Amino acid sequence: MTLFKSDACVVDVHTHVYLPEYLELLRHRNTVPFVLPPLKKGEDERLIILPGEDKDHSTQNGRPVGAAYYDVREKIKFMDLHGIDLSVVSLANPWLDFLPPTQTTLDLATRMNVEMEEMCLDKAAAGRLYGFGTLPVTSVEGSIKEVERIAKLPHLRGVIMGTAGCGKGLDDPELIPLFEAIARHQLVIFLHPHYGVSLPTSANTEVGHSLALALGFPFETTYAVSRLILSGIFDRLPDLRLLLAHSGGTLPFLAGRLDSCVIHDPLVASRLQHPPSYYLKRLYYDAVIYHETGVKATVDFADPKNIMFGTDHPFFPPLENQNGGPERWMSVDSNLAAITDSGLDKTVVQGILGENALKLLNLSPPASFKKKTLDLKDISLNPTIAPISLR
Ligand code: 5CU
Repeated sequence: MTLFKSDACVVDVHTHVYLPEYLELLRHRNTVPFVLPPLKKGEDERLIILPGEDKDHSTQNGRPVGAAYYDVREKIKFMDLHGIDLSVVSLANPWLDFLPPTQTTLDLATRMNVEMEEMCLDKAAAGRLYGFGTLPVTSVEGSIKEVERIAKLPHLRGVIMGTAGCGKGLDDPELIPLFEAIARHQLVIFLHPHYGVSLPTSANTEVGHSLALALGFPFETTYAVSRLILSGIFDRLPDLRLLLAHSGGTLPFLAGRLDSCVIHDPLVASRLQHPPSYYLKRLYYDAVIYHETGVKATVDFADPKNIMFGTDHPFFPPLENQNGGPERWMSVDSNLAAITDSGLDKTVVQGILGENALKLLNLSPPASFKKKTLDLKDISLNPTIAPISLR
């Protein structure tokens, strides 16, 4: 049982939405990413987004995409259920990465960012939402113009970005002017994986989405951010602020190895003013890692003031048979408990729950904010031993 009295305004920095216009776009496509009609009448539509998901018979029907993915009232309901005061909402993957650099794509990005601002202003949001904008990344020039617009939208605090850049990864020199524009406007890049890495598939075992999400996503972030660091971007732009999804993949754990390998490679080392861990310690990390070992590793490695609570809503919804009833989200409670039960100083915990995000993203607590007790009792705190049936 965990009862945590919190003075903190709880802020969720990792929470997604598929904006209505985006879903409409996916409904009219028949290659990944796309939305399929419901399998049965009365059920939700199905979302197919991950690379190769349509080819594997265990994943080809995707997963249901219901109101939680697009309805602001569902977002607020979810926040109320878990004691979340503010959310910084971002479009879910794969953003606009798959669209060509046409005027249509640029216009779509502009409309979607206005739509995100309007969602934050919606009466139902009650002043509790901020957002990250979306860039038409296949056009660097278009993305720079969009950064200028995003910077003027009062509730947007940065941009969500995948690891592809405009097709050649984040260390592509073509992206430098875009990074410069983002840094100039003091926006934050929320870096999020989508593509995974080319893990060998098993001929014998169906693994569905599980390994792509559990391992492919974090390895992708690990590799992409390492490449970015090796490009020397942070010597050039020390003020560029990156918030890494899923606690930076495996970076807090592998930073020492990365340092050692880079230091022993004179060609690479000579391009950098510092070992990679110097830059990594200055990045920001969400705490979407589901386990206290991961939270403690991130806190140990980076500045504890750089770590922030997130949920990944509306992905990983409650399982019908999970302990704690069908309403609370085990994925959220695992992340909350990993922070509050990690043995960290109360001030560090309060920072991770919300104060760090308020500061980084310049957010104001909502009028409704009051100190509260986060009540996680009766929730299985360790998903690895949660008494759920695995079928
Ligand atoms: O379940 C999934 O596919 C995902 C996803 O695509 N993106 C994400 O952020 N979380 C879960």
